[in-house]
Amino acid sequence: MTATMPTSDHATESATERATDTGAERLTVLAACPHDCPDTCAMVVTVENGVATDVSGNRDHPYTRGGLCVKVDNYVDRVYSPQRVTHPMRRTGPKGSGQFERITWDEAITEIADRFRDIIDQHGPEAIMPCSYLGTQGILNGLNVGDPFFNKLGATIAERTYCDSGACTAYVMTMGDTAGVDPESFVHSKFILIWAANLMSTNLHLWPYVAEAQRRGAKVVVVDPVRTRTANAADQHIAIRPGTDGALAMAMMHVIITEGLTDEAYVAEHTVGFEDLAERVQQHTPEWASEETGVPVEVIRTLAREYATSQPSVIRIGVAVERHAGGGQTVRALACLPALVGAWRRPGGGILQLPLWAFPVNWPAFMHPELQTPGTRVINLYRLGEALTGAMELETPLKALFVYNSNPVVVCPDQERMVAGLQREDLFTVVSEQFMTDTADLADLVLPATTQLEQTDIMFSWGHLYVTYNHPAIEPVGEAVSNTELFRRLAAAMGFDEPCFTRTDDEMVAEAFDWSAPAMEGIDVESLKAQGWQRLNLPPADEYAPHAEGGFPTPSGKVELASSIAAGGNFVVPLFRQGSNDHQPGTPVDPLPHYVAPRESPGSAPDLASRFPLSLRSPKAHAFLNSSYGNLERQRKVQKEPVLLVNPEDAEERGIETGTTVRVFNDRGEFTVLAKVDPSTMPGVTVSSMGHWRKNTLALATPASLNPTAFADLGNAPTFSDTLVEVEVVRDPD
Ligand SMILES: Nc1nc2c(c(=O)[nH]1)N[C@H]1C(S)=C(S)[C@@H](COP(=O)(O)OP(=O)(O)OC[C@H]3O[C@@H](n4cnc5c(=O)[nH]c(N)nc54)[C@H](O)[C@@H]3O)O[C@H]1N2
Ligand SMILES: Nc1nc2c(c(=O)[nH]1)N[C@H]1C(S)=C(S)[C@@H](COP(=O)(O)OP(=O)(O)OC[C@H]3O[C@@H](n4cnc5c(=O)[nH]c(N)nc54)[C@H](O)[C@@H]3O)O[C@H]1N2
Ligand code: SF4
Ligand SMILES: [Mo]
Repeated sequence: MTATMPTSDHATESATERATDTGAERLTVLAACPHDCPDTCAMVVTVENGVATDVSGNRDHPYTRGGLCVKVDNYVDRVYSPQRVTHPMRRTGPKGSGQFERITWDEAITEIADRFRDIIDQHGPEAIMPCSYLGTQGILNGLNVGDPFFNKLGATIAERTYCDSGACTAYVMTMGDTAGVDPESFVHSKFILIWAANLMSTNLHLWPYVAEAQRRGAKVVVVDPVRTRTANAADQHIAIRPGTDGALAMAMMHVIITEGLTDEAYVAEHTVGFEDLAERVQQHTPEWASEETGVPVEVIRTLAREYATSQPSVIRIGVAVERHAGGGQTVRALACLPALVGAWRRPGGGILQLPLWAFPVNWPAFMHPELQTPGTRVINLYRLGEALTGAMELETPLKALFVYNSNPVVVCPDQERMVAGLQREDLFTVVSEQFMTDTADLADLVLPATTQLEQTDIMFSWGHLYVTYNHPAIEPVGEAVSNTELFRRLAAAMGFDEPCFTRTDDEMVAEAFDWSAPAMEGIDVESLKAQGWQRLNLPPADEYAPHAEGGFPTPSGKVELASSIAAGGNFVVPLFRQGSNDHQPGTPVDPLPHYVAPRESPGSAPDLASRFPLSLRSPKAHAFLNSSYGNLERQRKVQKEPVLLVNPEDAEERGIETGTTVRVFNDRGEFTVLAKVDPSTMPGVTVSSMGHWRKNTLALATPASLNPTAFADLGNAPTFSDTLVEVEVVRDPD
């Protein structure tokens, strides 16, 4: 017998409960993709006799419409992979030897509590540090699941500015929050400017809306040093020198302002600082920007004119924009543009990166910043390698690291130091994982983690406006436990008794949102459980123009072209540092957007470029989700082995052909890959996707070994886009 999908007629029943009541052997369970991806697909899991037999997209979901991507459409194979970690393990051989013994959960938890107590006695709690990010994105098991525990412990605060932190600081300075356009309203856009985002791989479900707009006559333009599959599908590709996006954005403002293409009424009513901005951009002529960016003057002028006059126009920013020395100011400049041209007036106009703050998530209930000891040390995870190896001077050395929801060996820069640090025999490292990642290989204790089919969660989205509920579909595989349960067990062992440490998953769900917020009207836990997803209570996409009448949550209530809070200094949004607002760096910031050249480019650092003349990009892999899936057969087959794209000119100069084994290096490190000669990347620009596991590479190193640990100008964002390298032949093709 098949349990049908519950509909809103059964609004008080959950899918799992209802199905269980019938005693059915074949159940259909409503779920949500857990990944750190803007699409947050609604899923349907088929369970037969307690075994998940299929995971599909939920066709009823208006935005994701039943399609899962190549990463997740065989999720069952991830869940039941023979590579799963299924029980706790303790290291028995030297670090990294792969020798582990099976232990019980009680032994594991007791050992962690004992070691933590010893370390606290000898060195103080700051000798312990968590390392986590977004292995799962659920409100329960995701970003903040360990924050109350580590805050209460007094551990070093992990600053996790992996993604969008620089952009968020820029948005807060300019628009008050991340603002956002309903992606479904893109169909109404007349000009879609995709800036450093490879949507066809990284935000697949937005594309039908872009394509529909295109059918209705919109022009789609992609700004990217690489002719990506997204650029191929656009009407125009503008190839830009890496890290120079700010110059192009400033020049667009120059053209729009000097040619009188602003929406004067919108600027007058809903912005502050226009006169100052107009004066600032005087110097940013298209001629100047062309020298900087490599984009022809006429292309810059036309881009600015078409963007301004094709209303509503929308800009979709990707993460690469924030990832160079001036990334924050680049996002500030881009965030000024829609206000200048009045794009916010209509549905489908504005700027979109992550409409996350439309969701009234009850963050404090998950971060518990009040449990922090004021003045606790903060270390940014991008500098973990330095912190672990002594390259960063620390009063209290790090003696324990607790990793969950992350794979720092592959996702952090400075890979050689990271690995050296994790190899320290005196460092007590615990890794909670689904798989034996490069990081788990170096652990003292490995703890088995559940997948999404084995846990309860509730999801916001950073790519659409629907809340999604995830019912557990099956019992945990082996002895896997969810992150929420892991931290309940750890808190009990440490004797923490605040109510937040004993909450059940259902109690957490009840606290996930501010249910009384206007956006949640008509949405409650029962209705979510029954339908699986619900749209926030906002106007329909065809009518949704959130800033048509201004209403920006800045101090002035307007778009602050000249930011009133910039004088207070650079800051990191608390979400990215366990809720902490303490220890903000406070470097004063110029209130007007401006151009900061990349640290590492032939133009700005000629000496460095004489040794390392090529720029390295490490964008997302099509078939992996960050480093997740980098071990699974199907996805590895689709992604193929790691390669380095090299422009034909650069290849010829170096005697490189497709299939040549090359060494890519700079002063920080090196990695070895097969070259692919490819005109889709600009001369001077090389590309090697992130996400491949270190142990699957030719010489135990990924692009992360070459990336700098230096921050961008705002929000302590990383500078992956700001990396110079040289490439040399190791071996000719076979
Ligand atoms: N398939 C897949 N999807 C994913 C992910 C994944 O790993 N795989 N990860 C998810 C996550 S966490 C995120 S944050 C998003 C990110 O999604 P995107 O923002 O699309 O991120 P990237 O693929 O890193 O970069 C996008 C593009 O920026 C270009 N680029 C690099 N440097 C520059 C530059 O200096 N200027 C300009 N203009 N362009 C530049 C790259 O060539 C690339 O095509 O994707 C999410 N979705
Ligand atoms: N060179 C370079 N580096 C980058 C980027 C880049 O573009 N270039 N992008 C950056 C960006 S945008 C991001 S978002 C970060 C991503 O960095 P991470 O969030 O660390 O991403 P993943 O590599 O997917 O690692 C997540 C790990 O969590 C595990 N996991 C999944 N679910 C659970 C769970 O429920 N419990 C536990 N305990 N573990 C779980 C997965 O198996 C996986 O190994 O990487 C950053 N690093
Ligand atoms: S990774 Fe993204 S596109 Fe793929 S199924 Fe999950 S939410 Fe959907
Ligand atoms: Mo990300």
